[in-house]
Amino acid sequence: MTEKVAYSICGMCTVRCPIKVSVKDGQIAFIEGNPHFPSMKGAVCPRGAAGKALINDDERPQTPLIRTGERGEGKWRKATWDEALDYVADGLNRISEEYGARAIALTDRGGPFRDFHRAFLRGIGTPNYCNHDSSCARNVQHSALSLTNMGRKAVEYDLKNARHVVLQLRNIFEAINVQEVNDLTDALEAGCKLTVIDIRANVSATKASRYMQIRPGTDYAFNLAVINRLLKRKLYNAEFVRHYIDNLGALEEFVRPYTPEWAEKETGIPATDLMAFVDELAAAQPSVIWHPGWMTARYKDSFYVSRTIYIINALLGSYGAKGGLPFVSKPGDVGRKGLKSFMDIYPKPKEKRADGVGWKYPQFEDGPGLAHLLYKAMETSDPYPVKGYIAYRHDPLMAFPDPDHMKKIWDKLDLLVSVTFSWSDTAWYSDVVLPLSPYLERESIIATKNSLKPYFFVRQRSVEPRYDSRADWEIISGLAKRMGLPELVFDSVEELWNFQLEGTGMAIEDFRDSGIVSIADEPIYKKFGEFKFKTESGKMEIISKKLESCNLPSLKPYESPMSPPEGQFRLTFGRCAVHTQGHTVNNPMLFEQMPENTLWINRKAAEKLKISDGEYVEVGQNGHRETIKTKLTDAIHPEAVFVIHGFGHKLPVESRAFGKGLADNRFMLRGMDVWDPAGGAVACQEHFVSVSKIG
Ligand SMILES: Nc1nc2c(c(=O)[nH]1)N[C@H]1C(S)=C(S)[C@@H](COP(=O)(O)OP(=O)(O)OC[C@H]3O[C@@H](n4cnc5c(=O)[nH]c(N)nc54)[C@H](O)[C@@H]3O)O[C@H]1N2
Ligand SMILES: Nc1nc2c(c(=O)[nH]1)N[C@H]1C(S)=C(S)[C@@H](COP(=O)(O)OP(=O)(O)OC[C@H]3O[C@@H](n4cnc5c(=O)[nH]c(N)nc54)[C@H](O)[C@@H]3O)O[C@H]1N2
Ligand code: SF4
Ligand SMILES: [Mo]
Repeated sequence: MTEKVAYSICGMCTVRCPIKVSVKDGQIAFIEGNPHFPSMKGAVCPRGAAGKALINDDERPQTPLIRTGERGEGKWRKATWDEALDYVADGLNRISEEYGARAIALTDRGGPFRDFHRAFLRGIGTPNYCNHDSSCARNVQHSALSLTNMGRKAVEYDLKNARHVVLQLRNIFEAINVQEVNDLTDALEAGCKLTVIDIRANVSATKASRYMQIRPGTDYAFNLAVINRLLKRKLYNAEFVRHYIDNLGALEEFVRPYTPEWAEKETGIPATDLMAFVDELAAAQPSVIWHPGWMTARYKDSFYVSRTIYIINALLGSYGAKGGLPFVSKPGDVGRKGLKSFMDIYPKPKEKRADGVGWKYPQFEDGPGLAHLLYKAMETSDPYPVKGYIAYRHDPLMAFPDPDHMKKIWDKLDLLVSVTFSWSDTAWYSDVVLPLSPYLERESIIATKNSLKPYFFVRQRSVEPRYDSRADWEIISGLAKRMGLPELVFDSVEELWNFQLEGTGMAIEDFRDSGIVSIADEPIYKKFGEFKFKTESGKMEIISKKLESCNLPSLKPYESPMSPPEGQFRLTFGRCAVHTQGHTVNNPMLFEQMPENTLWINRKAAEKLKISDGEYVEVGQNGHRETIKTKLTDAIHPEAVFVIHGFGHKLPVESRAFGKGLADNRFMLRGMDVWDPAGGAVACQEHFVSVSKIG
């Protein structure tokens, strides 16, 4: 019997927890949390435990495939890697010759392993890289930038040491990051208070010391009233405010009309509850974390909701504080050299981005762009044609509103390529499918974790690929070889890792025993007075020059969201602990735990429609209808219905997931056109549906 241990990185969701994989006779024996990370407590979440089921599943692309029928018809021919890579490289070269390299675009899932494929895009000369974030956390990122000129990841959530945590539009106990769950659990046991503000009682609410059910889409009203109260009663941290907040006067003036009593009418939350909550919060400062949200591509004012949250954290002095939002350190901050970057091999392309970010829309960060505006450019050829598209670990047909509209846009493409480890609607609609080895079967480039205690980490290959799939670096190297980019051609992963480690004083052997190399001995808390925000004044700037110069308000007056007409509901969505987005529904192990989603609907509202619990009902919008089983509950606001995102698969190659549950994004007609010019993200919860008995 042969036995080995591989320190690796989970790939079942974007959190990428550090794991330890035990392998016996070339098979996965056990997956656990990497013991070098105390906060993992040796655990992985249910999805992390299902990695073995993923690699053993034969219902995933097993060889490169080239389309032979119409797009989406499902007729393929198996190809060798040489054939498939030649096909893609020839297609991209042809597009480049006819329209210029800028006509090639790639979108991905974001995250720490992007340097290599982004370098490929620079190498071929296109500026058109986007990540998926305009369907996820872009509003949070832009709100952080608009106040501090620092991104959302410049601070950490020091949950373990917190004394009061507020979750609003954030469900830590189901939308899981293992270390966060463990840290918050420890804090709760040590007496930390947990407040949950949500439209429904989720699992986090069941652990909360205070749960407030809010009318969907009125969070901004609630938060403005919290600021009003903090300022009026002078409950804020005066020293922090004096030192670190610019233009408090404008804020004070702005929130004056937004009293707790006013907010009650909007949100349904009693003013007395809001005031009691604010008192509790103030008592716990500065060890307070009001989470700014994660999946905030929801409302047209979600950007402003996140802004108010960051402002409240600052008023309570939680920036930099232990148990609050301490600043992360980068390698440079601890006197270490960072990894050598592949992107630095090439200059940044001078072309304007097709999505308009950085020139038409100077208010947005240009690195990851805005994918929905890239699709708009594909549709209109404005500012120029985009004809070649690689969906790289991205399933926009599931992740963006209105997939039928998206398909029409993609029909204008000359080449559509999908790089993926599972089937997805996007892969099924592609011209070429390049099968990526699942995370347990591949290595990834070395990456940096900026944190209180920064480190470098690497994903090591646990087992050999079962099918004819490849690692990211092999796929990109293969394309680079065919497209005249010899700098990105590597014959072995060690060669590629050595490139990254050059000048750092480290060798790949240093990662072997734990998967990481720490570059600080202890967590580093930057102290009050020592740190500065990256704005001109060094303070959090309530009035953003950038926003104002784009004619966008820094302090936007509240607008009440429409209530749905009689018999209709606002369609809302979120996560559950056992699935990741749309790509685990067909995983044999996870499917068994939850084969379909249900429609949460308020009991009284359902009874008015004569709908009972567990009954299959029809959900409709503009003639589109799907059926789903109901879950009647008093624990959801009557204006909303709620589903777990990611269901409603219709691909014959996914026998388990096929036809189970409902796909929320098909009820967001023309939804890519509904987005916020200040925050940048699409607003997926600005849609109503009807619910009725079948027949
Ligand atoms: N198990 C699991 N974990 C995951 C993921 C996964 O797919 N599965 N995905 C990861 C990713 S990519 C992300 S972005 C994060 C997402 O993490 P979160 O954003 O925390 O997760 P969600 O469940 O999408 O949404 C959080 C809550 O918002 C609530 N909500 C909806 N509308 C409103 C409203 O108008 N007001 C208020 N106050 N609340 C509202 C929902 O009821 C839900 O409980 O999770 C990550 N972790
Ligand atoms: N209607 C609606 N739309 C949403 C959401 C919603 O709740 N409702 N959620 C939004 C959010 S928060 C996000 S983050 C996006 C997510 O949507 P996407 O960014 O598309 O991400 P995934 O569905 O996780 O993965 C996309 C594809 O990449 C493949 N894949 C290949 N390799 C990997 C890998 O190493 N890791 C992972 N994770 N996948 C890989 C997966 O099999 C899958 O087919 O969708 C957003 N869109
Ligand atoms: S949260 Fe779960 S699925 Fe996501 S990376 Fe961690 S263990 Fe894997
Ligand atoms: Mo996300």
